[in-house]
Parts: sequence; structure tokens; C-alpha cells
Amino acid sequence: MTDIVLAGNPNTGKSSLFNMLTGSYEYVGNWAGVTVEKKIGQLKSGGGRLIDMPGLYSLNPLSRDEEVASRFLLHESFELILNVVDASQLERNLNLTIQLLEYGKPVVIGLNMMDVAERQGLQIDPARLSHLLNTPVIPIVARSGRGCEQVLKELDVSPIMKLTQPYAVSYGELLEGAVSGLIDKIPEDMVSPRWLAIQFFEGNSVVHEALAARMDAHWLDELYKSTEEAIREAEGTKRLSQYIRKQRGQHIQALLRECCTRSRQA
Ligand code: GDP
Ligand code: K
Repeated sequence: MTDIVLAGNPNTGKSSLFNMLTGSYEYVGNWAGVTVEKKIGQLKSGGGRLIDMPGLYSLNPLSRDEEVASRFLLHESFELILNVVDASQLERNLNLTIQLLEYGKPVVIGLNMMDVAERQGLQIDPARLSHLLNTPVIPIVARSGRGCEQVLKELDVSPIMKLTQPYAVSYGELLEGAVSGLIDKIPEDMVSPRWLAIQFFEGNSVVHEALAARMDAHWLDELYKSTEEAIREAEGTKRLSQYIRKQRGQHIQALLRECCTRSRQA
């Protein structure tokens, strides 16, 4: 049975897409530690189960709902992530997308709200975006069902795609040095070492806890502090999380320059 996780920012059409892709669904109790019910649906194609995650802006948990996502990625098994992205809010939405890609499991992007983007005069080249992110991108309108058949087809083939390397944003020499240093020490049986390292430095408390349970917690605290201090001196950003968001933001802006244009009259 293929387990597919549905993830996206709040209000991007996640529920609409869930309903379009699944025939039936059931609630299977609450997510660990929160009062949000866990909804699982059977794909209409018969190609697996779709697990609906709470809406989130980032994996770096600010809310209990966002903690759910990191815990899931750390501890549960699944084959693929279906990431719903609001085409009319690409810049903001891609912050989560990049973090999901960094995790290293196959990701299919449902580029939703294409009708809204079109009305706003925003032209997005999905093939170009797909090429840049090295992952399938399918333009959809979840409310009407446009493109949803394509999504089902893609979900059938994507879990068996072999990923060579997780998507990698370059966070600059200093941070990359610290990331490599941490990766060297992460126990080999833990998932996605580079993702763990970046999330750790971004201040993801769930990841921090998971690493501290397996490694020298004092060493981890010192590494975090010394890296934050070094970046503060070199880059002038007060917090590591702020620095990472800034670097990721610049990376996203460069991506958008390559695949989006906005027409004048809009
Ligand atoms: P969720 O909060 O991410 O689960 O989003 P919902 O599925 O509840 O959708 C939020 C709102 O956007 C609802 O009013 C939907 O009808 C609407 N919506 C969803 N997909 C689309 C779309 O592709 N185009 C447009 N115009 N509206 C959409
Ligand atoms: K909603």
C-alpha cells in the first residue's frame, strides 16, 4: 500500500484536492499531541492512501499543528509527499516546498489556484518550475477538478522514481561547514541527515529533541551557539533561523525570476 502525505500552507485548496482525489475517507483518531483529527482517504485510482496533514507554513514548528508535520517526517513511514502550492502566492508557499524537497523523499507538486494566478495576470511556466525543482509540477484548479486526473496519474508513477540526491539549496560557506560537521556525527540510521541538520540550525525544536536523544546534547547546544555567533559576526543576522530564511528566500526569488512573468495590464 502506497502512503502519500498531503501537505501545504493553510487555505491553498488542500481539502478541495483531497476530495477530488479520494473516493472515501475515514478519521483515524487525532494526530499525536494535538486535537486535530487525522483524515485518511483511498485514492480514486486505487493507487494508495492519502494522509491529510494539517495546514502549515513551515516545518520549523511555531504551532502545535506544525509540530505534527516534523514528528510525522521523523517517525512515520510513507512513500511520497503531495505538496499543494497556491500559484497566486508562490513566493510564500515555496518556503515549505523547499523544506519538503530537502527531506529527500519523492515530492509531487499540485500547483493549485491556477485560475486565480491567471486572473492576476501571473504567468507561471510549470515545466520550467518542475525542471528547476527537479520534481513533477502539475497545474490544477482543485475547486473545479481541472488537472486532478493528471495528479492521480503522477501519484501512480512517482513513488517508484529513484531520487539520486535530495534538493539542495546552498546556505553559504559558513553554514554549509557547520551542516557538514553535524551530518558527520548524526547516527547513520536516522532519516535525511542534511534535512535534519538544516532543520536543527533553523531551530526546529522537534528535530533538536530527536537529535539530542541520540547525540551529545551539550555538543549540539555548543555547535548551535557557535554557529549562530559566527553567522552573526559575518552576516549581521541576529538569529540563525532568520539567516536561513533569508538565504532560502533569495533562492526562491531567483527561481521565480526564471519561471514567472506578470503581464502589465494585471
Ligand atoms: P485548505 O484550507 O487548504 O484545505 O483549502 P480549501 O480546500 O478549504 O480551499 C480554500 C478555499 O479556496 C475554498 O473556498 C475553496 O473553494 C477555494 N479553492 C480551492 N481550490 C481552488 C482553486 O483552484 N481555485 C479557486 N479559485 N479557488 C479554490
Ligand atoms: K479552509
